[in-house]
Amino acid sequence: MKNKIVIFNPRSANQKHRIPNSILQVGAAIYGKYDFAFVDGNLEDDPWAKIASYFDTGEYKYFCSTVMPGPQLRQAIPFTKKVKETYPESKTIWGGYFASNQYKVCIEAPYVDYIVNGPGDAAFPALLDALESSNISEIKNIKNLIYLEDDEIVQTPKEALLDQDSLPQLPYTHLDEFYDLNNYLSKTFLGDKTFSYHSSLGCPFTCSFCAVVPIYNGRWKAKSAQTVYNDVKYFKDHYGIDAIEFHDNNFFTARKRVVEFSELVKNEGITWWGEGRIDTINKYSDEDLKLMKEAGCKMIFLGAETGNDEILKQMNKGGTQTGQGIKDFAARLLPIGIIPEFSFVLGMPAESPEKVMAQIEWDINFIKEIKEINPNSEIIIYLYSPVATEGSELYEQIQKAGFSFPEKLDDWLDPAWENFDLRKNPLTPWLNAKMVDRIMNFETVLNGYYPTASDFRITGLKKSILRGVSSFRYKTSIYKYPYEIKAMHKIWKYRQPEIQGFRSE
Ligand code: B12
Repeated sequence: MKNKIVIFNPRSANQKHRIPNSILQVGAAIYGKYDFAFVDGNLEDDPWAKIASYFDTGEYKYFCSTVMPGPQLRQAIPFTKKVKETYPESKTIWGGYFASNQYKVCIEAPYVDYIVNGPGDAAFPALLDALESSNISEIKNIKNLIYLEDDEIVQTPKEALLDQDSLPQLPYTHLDEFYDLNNYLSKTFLGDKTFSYHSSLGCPFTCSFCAVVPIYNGRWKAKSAQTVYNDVKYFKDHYGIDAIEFHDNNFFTARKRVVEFSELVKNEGITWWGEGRIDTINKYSDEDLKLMKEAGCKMIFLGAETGNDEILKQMNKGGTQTGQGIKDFAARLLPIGIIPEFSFVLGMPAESPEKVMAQIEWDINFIKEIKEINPNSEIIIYLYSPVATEGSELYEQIQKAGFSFPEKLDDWLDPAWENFDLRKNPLTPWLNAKMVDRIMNFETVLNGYYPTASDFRITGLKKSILRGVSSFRYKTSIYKYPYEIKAMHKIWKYRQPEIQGFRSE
């Protein structure tokens, strides 16, 4: 019967070795019910040949791709198009952050038939059931879907977040039939065999710069500490993992869960990393933080964004985060020994170019202050790249300033938009080249003066040389043309975590 499915993970930037949780979770939703093959663009030299080899059997009907912004589009767009052209009877389904946030351009592209908008755990099997039973009229009753009807975009209501513990186990063994799971357990600065795990969905905050907000609208649901621990233990016992990256948007939302997980995992010899909010974790007691450290928590990724309280408001950061709070937390973590990894968003819009530039200088100085307070802090710098947080004041402000997204899906393949996705060149009208250069050059000098602790290639003597060479620039704020630092980074293959994602490889 011709109803088999290809579930595709397009190649992402330099990230061969990460368990593709998005497609695994989508696969879990139909495991045992539909026959499907995983194709991982990160592990295929010629993913199209693989996809075609399935469709050429005549047994496959559905091409389903997860789509993040940026480099994944380079495979998602042309392959989906090619599937539709080569196998006209096929149906194509997209899901993931790009598909949900940029749904208009996606669904208007003639080669994308359906979008699963947000979680696909219930929507995906329900959509397949409806299509298979030819009961097309049923589709409008399925939540979390976007499709075209008579050229009009139909967006069905959002479903409440499901109880995460009741979701089916991820089909790791099924993935292993296509790609040896050991491929995904890589050496990182956390450990020799690093596992990536996603233990909660969404985020309880509604920051207006964040792509998670339009999908989850301030909702968050998590697996219990015990469930997370059971999965970790399974991978430790069966695959020998010694480290974990928690890919949750907000791993630390529920203190109780984190403490319970720390208690459970503390004797397992596992090192771990996760993302959280400064104000949330600053409410944890010193005992909690010490327990986390003892339980293997090595580094926490924290959205500092800026130390300017006015801009934090403009970003709708919410909670109780302030510039002072960021400093306090940096100081607090120093004796505990957990490394704070602060991410900053520079280049927010303002009334005049002078004000934009003044804020950039302000942020640069704030970052330097943080490094003084806690030299172990890691700093990640992003340029502000708008997301369509419709209804937010910030989104209105940027539209007024002349910013708009591409109108055709293919336009996203333009390298300039790819850089936008990587938050390195945001095409935002209020930033000029001088401002972007100032930020980028500062970043180069900062990375020279304080090479990231997570790059295990730059240690010892190399580190001292880099620091020495960058010292004059760092101290005098003369960042222009830092070619000598760039050359050294190039020779030693410095890894830039904000581009490569997370703290590994
Ligand atoms: C892991 C990850 C990566 C990995 C990718 C590993 C891989 N897949 O091979 C790496 C490190 C490479 C990466 C890189 C980048 N990432 Co990334 N990444 C994530 C992260 C942390 C987890 C994704 C994940 O596994 N989620 C778990 C699964 C279960 O959730 P999910 O993807 O939402 O899937 C559910 C639904 O969306 C839906 N669904 C998803 N796919 C599909 C497909 C089908 C067919 C269906 C039906 C449903 C469906 O159903 C799933 C189950 O309910 C997310 C943030 C997050 N916590 O989700 C950011 C995130 C997706 N990344 C983001 C970005 C910006 C990037 C980068 C572009 C830039 C950067 N500087 O990090 C780069 C480049 C990406 C690229 N295209 O190459 C942003 C997207 C922002 C946006 N504007 O949309 C996010 C949201 C982080 C953030 N908060 O800003 N990333």
